[in-house]
Amino acid sequence: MNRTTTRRWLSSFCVVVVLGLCAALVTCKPDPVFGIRPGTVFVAARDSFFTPDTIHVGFHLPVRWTNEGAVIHTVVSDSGLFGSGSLTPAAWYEIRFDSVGTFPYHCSIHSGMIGTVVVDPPPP
Ligand SMILES: [Cu+2]
Repeated sequence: MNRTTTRRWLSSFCVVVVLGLCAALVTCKPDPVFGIRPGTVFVAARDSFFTPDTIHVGFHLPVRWTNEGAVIHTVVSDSGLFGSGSLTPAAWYEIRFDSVGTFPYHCSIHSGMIGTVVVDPPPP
C-alpha cells in the first residue's frame, strides 16, 4: 500500500464508521426529553415579540417556546404560574397546561413582549 492507497482506505473506513453511527442513532429510540408530543403548540420568541402572540392549545397538551431571536428572552406567566428563566438563542421552554383558561405571559426583559395561551376544554 502506498500513501495514497492508505489514505483512501482510511477515508472509506471513516465513511463506514460514520454511516454505522448514523444507523445506530436512527435505530435507537429518541430520547423522550427531546420528543415532541402530538398536539404541541409552538411559539417563537423573536426580537422582541412572540409569534403567534395568542395561541390555543388543547387541555393537557404542551406549548413550546423557542428563542428564535439573537438575544435572551424569557417566558413568564403574568400571574406567576410559570417561568422559563433565561432562554438563550435557540433554547426552548415547554410546559403542559393542566387547567382550562386564559394565561397571559410576558418576557421579563423586554416590556411590551407579551402573549396569551388559551387552553381549550377537552372534547365532551
Ligand atoms: Cu424578550
